[in-house]
Amino acid sequence: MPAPRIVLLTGAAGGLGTLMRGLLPAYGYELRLLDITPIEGAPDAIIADLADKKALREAVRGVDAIIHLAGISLEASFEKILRANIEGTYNLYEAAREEGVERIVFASSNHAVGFTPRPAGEPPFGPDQLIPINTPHRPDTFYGLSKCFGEDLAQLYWDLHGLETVSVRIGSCFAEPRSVRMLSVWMSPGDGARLLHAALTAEDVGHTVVYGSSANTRLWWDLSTARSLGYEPEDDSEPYAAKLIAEQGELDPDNPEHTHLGGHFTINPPQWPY
Ligand code: NAI
Ligand code: 15L
Repeated sequence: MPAPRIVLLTGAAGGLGTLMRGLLPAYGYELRLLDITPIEGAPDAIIADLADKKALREAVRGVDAIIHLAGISLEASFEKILRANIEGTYNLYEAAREEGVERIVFASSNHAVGFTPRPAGEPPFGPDQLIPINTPHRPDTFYGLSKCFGEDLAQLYWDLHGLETVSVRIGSCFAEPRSVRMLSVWMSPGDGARLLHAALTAEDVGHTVVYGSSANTRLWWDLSTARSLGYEPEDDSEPYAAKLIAEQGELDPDNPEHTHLGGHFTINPPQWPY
């Protein structure tokens, strides 16, 4: 596949979309933006719902690749998740197939495997303690379940139609880690852009699933499939550790919110506000 130039960024109005709108053009991409919400300062953005198949078909026409971030990013009723994340992702893949788009980078989530126990004991964790990429799906929410669906849909579209995907099980991509748990799964915005660029440009990815984080000292998972794409993380959450631990305390092995990869999503997931 030739290196992509024109890239459709869905979910461009969101937190991650806003960060990537700022960082990805430096890699040479011309971004076409899509969201259900208008984007300040981007009058050319396509304002469309993932339910609108005609709009999606027009949005993907002529792009070299898609970064699919749009959807509900927290827990919600099954009906809402079904429409935005499950049917919406299907609609986007169908539009991409119909228009001959060759590659999608799919924003999966750690919550597809959120009920996986985190490594026990003191960090740093050795290679045999890290959560492998082929760990079984263990969604912690309907939200996580929709990410399992997205990963399986991506596999189907590769096997059946030859449409390539990199599914990125993102940890927590914010300017700074906000909790002690995030020290283990944080992806700095700079590393997020590096990983998306690797996912867009690596050769012959078929359907590859990777974890998305920085090279954190307290890492819980195996970054080797991400590195196999050419991703070289440059950041580590450790400089934030002392302050966060002083404020929040160490992770407690007797607290069920602290024992699984998905953290508080496994007990009391934050709800989508709309
Ligand atoms: P966000 O909630 O800030 O952004 C999602 C965007 O999708 C919003 O701008 C929203 O308007 C748009 N959207 C929602 N439903 C839509 C629909 N039916 N049609 C079109 N657009 C729609 O979420 P954030 O944090 O930017 O995350 C982006 C993606 O990455 C999401 O898919 C999320 O599940 C995934 N992710 C993000 C993580 C993070 O740390 N930020 C961690 C793991 C996964
Ligand atoms: C996610 O999947 C959410 O979209 C994001 O808002 C964060 O909460 C992140 O996971 C996390 O696990 O920290």
